[in-house]
Amino acid sequence: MRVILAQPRGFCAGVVRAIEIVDRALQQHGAPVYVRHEIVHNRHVVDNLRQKGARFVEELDEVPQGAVAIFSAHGVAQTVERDAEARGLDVLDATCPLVTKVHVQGRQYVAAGRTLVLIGHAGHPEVEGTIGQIPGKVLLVQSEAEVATLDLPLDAPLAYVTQTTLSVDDTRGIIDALLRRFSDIVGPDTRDICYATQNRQAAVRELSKDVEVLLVVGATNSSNSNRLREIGSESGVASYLVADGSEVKAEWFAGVRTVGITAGASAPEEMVENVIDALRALGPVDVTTMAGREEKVEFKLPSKLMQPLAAREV
Ligand code: 0CG
Ligand code: SF4
Repeated sequence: MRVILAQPRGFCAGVVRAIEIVDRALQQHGAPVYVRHEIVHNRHVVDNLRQKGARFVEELDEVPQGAVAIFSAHGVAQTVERDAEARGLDVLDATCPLVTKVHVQGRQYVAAGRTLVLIGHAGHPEVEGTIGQIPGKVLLVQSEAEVATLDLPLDAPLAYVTQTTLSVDDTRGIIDALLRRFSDIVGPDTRDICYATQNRQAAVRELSKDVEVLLVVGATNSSNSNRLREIGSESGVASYLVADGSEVKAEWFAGVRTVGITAGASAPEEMVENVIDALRALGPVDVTTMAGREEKVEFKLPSKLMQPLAAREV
């Protein structure tokens, strides 16, 4: 079987930074440190940090007064920030800078007198965070069809922002529907969809031309990973989302000669290796990587974590 790995795939700069924040917090403060929500949507990442002493909670009332609390890469509402302050927590914010950028942009549109529409998926933590970072009412739109149901004057001053991990194509459709329906609406086009999401989607679309089966390594609650699987399916390739090699099923590969593998922005490369090992158990495999864009994006750590460890120990 030929295996072609997508390029780029796997960890993005926001995920690398978020994991590094938890690691450094543990080194600097010792265990336990508390993380609100999964730091990124991946059980292997979470389990690894839990073993090092991180404790994962869904809400801050599970965090003892004065403890170190880390916000996940997906961002939080302002009520959560205020709650952390009221509880005297030592906060480290692992919100991806590209999510924060959307928060800032949304507030600017509202300050300019526009009603904000957020394109995204209800219930996703990033969407809850973004809605909660913007004063006043934010209208959530999840599909092109929902644009027709927005109860607003057609000439109302509006603006839109988007979740960072959406399908570029679906988002384009929703934006076009907004522009057709409303006469005074502004927004960033699809540029709020982050570079990592865009690059992984473009790569998987290319890869889908050359493979019969696509495996996306990632978690079921990972928005960007789900979008990669959808692109494979839409391209006519049998596409499966797998957390690791244990979820790979032999029956998917009957008569199949070429398999593509990609990984969501929160999926560790070890899990890609683990999936390749599962394929090896079925028969010989020849692994290559497609030609693709090289990513050089890096984000700075919060300044509180920038001191060298030795200096802090003095
Ligand atoms: O893709 P989403 O927003 O669900 O997040 P995930 O943790 O999977 O990936 C990157 C981040 C944050
Ligand atoms: Fe940031 Fe994009 Fe990674 Fe999310 S997927 S953490 S927005 S770089």
